[in-house]
Amino acid sequence: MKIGIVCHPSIGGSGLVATQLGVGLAKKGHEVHFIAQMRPFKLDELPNVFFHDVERINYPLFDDPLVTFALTAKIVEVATEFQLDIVHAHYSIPHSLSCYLANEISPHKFAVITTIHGTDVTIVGRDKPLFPLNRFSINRSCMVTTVSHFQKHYVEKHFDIEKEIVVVHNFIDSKVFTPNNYSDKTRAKLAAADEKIIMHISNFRPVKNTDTVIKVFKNLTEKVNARLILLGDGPELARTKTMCAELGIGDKVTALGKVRNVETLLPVADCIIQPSFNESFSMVALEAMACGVPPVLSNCDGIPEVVVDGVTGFMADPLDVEKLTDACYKILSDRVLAEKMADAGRAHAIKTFAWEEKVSEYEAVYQQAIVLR
Ligand code: GMT
Repeated sequence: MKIGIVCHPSIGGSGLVATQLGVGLAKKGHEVHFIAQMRPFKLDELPNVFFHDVERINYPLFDDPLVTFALTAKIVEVATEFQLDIVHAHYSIPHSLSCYLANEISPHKFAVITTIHGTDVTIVGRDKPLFPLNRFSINRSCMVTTVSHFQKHYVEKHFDIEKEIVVVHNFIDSKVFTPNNYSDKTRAKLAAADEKIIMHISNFRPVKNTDTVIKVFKNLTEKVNARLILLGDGPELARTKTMCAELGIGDKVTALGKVRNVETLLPVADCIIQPSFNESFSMVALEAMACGVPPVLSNCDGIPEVVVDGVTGFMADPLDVEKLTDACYKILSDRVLAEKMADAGRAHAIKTFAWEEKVSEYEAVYQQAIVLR
């Protein structure tokens, strides 16, 4: 098949899932065309993978660079030139509507697939001005998928969607995310030999609940010699660092900012903590499990579909600092439990979220869409 993938070139989340899918499809022999404002950060050069840059429209009359129109025009251009069978929108806003418009405009018709990732319907997509546009374009997609059963039920409840929503869970390449993908040198650079490492990986938006991360870590420092490593960047990071300094734990916290190869750092952690208020899936939890790192998470939304509580990680209410602290402490202080959980997590990631299987599920969705087109 000839497939277009439209995504936000974000470091994690939907951009990462779209990239992994495109790469997986290319490995299976499909021709894949990425259409985005920047090359997705994990998109390496590969045969039969192409990247098409969406150039902004800068004209003095316009206050803004008309990014959504520029994207729509690029989809028309690429679909026509390469005779695409499918254009797959990852994250409905504004991609799904751009795909719909492009298909209306283009002389060459293609099947539009929309994958809903989370905040495109929970936070951004429920905003009053965007809601009707979002609902319209989701409804007009040939097929709609989402990344968890929680998210499917949420969309069905709030969006009045006429068609069936197919759940395809996110997935992982367990050869890339593996416990062995790090060197002792990396660990030595990050923490002292006798320090336990707790990691938090996020885009530091309010939804990630970083205050709770810091409160839990502060409690832990009273019982364990530990270091908190923060990966990623975002609007809450500066405030988070100030909070650490005020609590007197600033010297125990290292913020590394945005990193490209999280798989080379994640395996050094002894546990991760992600107490998000919303999470349709949590790629970070899956990546940690694949790396044999027990995750401690909130029990919200789609997270229980990823983590088996008490077996592959622990879950608690997002504001239950005490329970989250206890969970981390158990992992950091009980070696036998930590090893058992690490093995169970990796086995679960490999068995339930293998990329080969999930890419096949998307291929089946595409086949169905081509018939329906
Ligand atoms: O985590 C984020 O805030 C980024 C966001 C995105 O859309 O890129 O992530 C969403 O999609 C990911 C990939 O499907 C999921 O693993 C995340 O759980 C989801 N985030 C939320 O629902 C908050």
